[in-house]
Amino acid sequence: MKKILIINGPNINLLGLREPEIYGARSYADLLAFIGEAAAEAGVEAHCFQSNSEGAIVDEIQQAYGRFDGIVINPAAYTHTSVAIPDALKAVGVPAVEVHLSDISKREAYRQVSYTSEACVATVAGKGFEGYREALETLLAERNER
Ligand code: CA2
Repeated sequence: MKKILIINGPNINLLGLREPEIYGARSYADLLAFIGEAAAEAGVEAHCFQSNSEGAIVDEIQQAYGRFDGIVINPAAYTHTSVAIPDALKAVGVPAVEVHLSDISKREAYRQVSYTSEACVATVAGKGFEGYREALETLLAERNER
């Protein structure tokens, strides 16, 4: 069975508390349940990790080398600031798909820039929780083409 690492960045653990018009009203616990169901349907083993710390996310990506077949990552605010996260993705070479709950291309100018995307095979944005399912499917399709 394929093993997929799902990484969520800063403040995703607070989903549902504020800004439901942007991120939806459901909680991080709801997101974990959604991902669990999507993974079961896709026949993959999903391991979920969330951190508010850039270094912890880099550490998690590094330990994925040789252990995971793919990564689905929502780097949250680090999408727009981090060079270390895309460097880590490139360093380990584990195929990754970037996901965002909101459509970052239609938001503030600073959110329209993603440093992560060049280290990912695809980006899914603006589809809420469903985007994680699509990211998982994109990753599996990508791996089957190899
Ligand atoms: O749309 C996305 O998934 C984001 O990655 C979410 C990040 C944001 O910084 C990115 O620009 C786009 C923020 C995640 C959580 O933010 C919250 C805001 C208010 C209440 C709870 C969470």
